[in-house]
Amino acid sequence: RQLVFSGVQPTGNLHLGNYLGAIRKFVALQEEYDCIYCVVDLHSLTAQMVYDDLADQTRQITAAFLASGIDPKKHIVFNQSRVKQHAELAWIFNCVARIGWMNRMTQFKDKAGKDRENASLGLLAYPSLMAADILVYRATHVPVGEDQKQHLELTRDIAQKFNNDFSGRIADLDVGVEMQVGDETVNGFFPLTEPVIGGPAARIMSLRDGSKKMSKSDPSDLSRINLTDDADVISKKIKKAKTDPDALPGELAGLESRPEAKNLVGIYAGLADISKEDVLKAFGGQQFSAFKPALADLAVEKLAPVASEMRRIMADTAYVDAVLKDGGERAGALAEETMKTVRDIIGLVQD
Ligand code: AQP
Repeated sequence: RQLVFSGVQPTGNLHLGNYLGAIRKFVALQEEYDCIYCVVDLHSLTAQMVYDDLADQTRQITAAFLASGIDPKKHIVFNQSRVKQHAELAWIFNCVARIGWMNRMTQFKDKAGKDRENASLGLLAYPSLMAADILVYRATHVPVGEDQKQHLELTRDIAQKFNNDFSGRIADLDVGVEMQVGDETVNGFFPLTEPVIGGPAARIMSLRDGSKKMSKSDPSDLSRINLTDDADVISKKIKKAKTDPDALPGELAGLESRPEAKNLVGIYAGLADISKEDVLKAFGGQQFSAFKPALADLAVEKLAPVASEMRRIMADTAYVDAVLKDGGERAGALAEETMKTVRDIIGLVQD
C-alpha cells in the first residue's frame, strides 16, 4: 500500500520555494496516490510560541493547498494539532531517537544558532515530530524540498530502530510487513519512507543571495516571491534579483559557479514545468535584461490565479474550517488504527 504525506508550517507567507519545492508536487502526486496534506501547526511552535494569529495563518496555508488544486474530498487536508496521535507517537519516537542524531541535524544547528542551550527542546525534537507525522499513517512517500532530506533520513532511522527494537513483539503480534533494507528482506511495522525530491526547483535560493535558500524567515522581503505578491511586486523583485553581468549560457555546465543565474533558470524551469536545459535552449546567449522580464511574466501568469483563488477561499472561513475538521476526522481514524497497534507493540495498557 502506498501513501503520500507531507506538511507545511503556518509560519508566515508562503513563497515560491514552498510552492515549487513542495505544494506543486503535492498536487501532481494526488493523481497517482492517496495523499494526506497537513498544516503542521505544532511544528510552528518550535520557532516561536506566540503568534499574532496562528489560526489565520493555518487557514492561509490551507487555502494555498486548495487554491493550488489539492482535492480535499478525494484526499485529506487537516491541521496537525487536531489529531492528537501525532504528539503521542512523537513522544514514543523521542524515546527511540538518540540525542546525538538530533544534534547533527543541520536545520537545528542553523535555527538554534550559537546559543544552543537556549533553543527550545521542541526545536531539537522537531524531526521526531516530523517522523511521527509521517509514520502515524505509515506513509511511504514524502514530497519535500531538498532542505528536508536529512530529516527524512532520520525518519527512516527512527522507523528502522523501532522495527529492530521491537522485532520480537512485531512478529508475535503478526503486524509486520516485509521490506527491503539494502540486500536484506526484513519484517517491520513502520515502512522506510521514500523522499520525493528533485526536479529543477527542489531548492530555490534567495533572490538576494544565491548561497542561501529562499525562506519565510529571511528579513528581506526582496529575497523571496510570496504567493500573495501582486504582479508589480513580482516584477520589481525579479528586476532587483541579484545576477552577474554575463549572458545566459547555452549549456547547463555554463551555470556552474553562477549561483544566482542558476537559481533564476531553475525558477523559470519550475514554473514552466520544463528542464533547465530547455530554458537555456530558449534563452542561451541572451542578457538578463531580456530574461528577467520573461521570467516575471511567467511568474505572474502562474501565480496570479493561485493568489486570487486563495483570496476567494480565505474569505469563506467557515468552508476552510469545515475542510480542516472533516480532514482531521478522517486522518484521526487512520492515525488511531496505527497507534492501537503501536501501544500493543510497546505494551501500553489500553481498552
Ligand atoms: N527554498 C526552498 N526551495 C524548495 N523547497 C522549499 N521548501 C522550503 N523552502 C524551500 C519546502 O517547502 C515545504 C514547507 O516548508 P515549511 O514551511 O514546512 O518549512 P521551512 O522549510 O522551514 O520553510 P521556510 O520558508 O524556509 O521557513 P523558515 O524561514 O522558517 O525556515 C518543505 O517541503 C520544504 O522543503
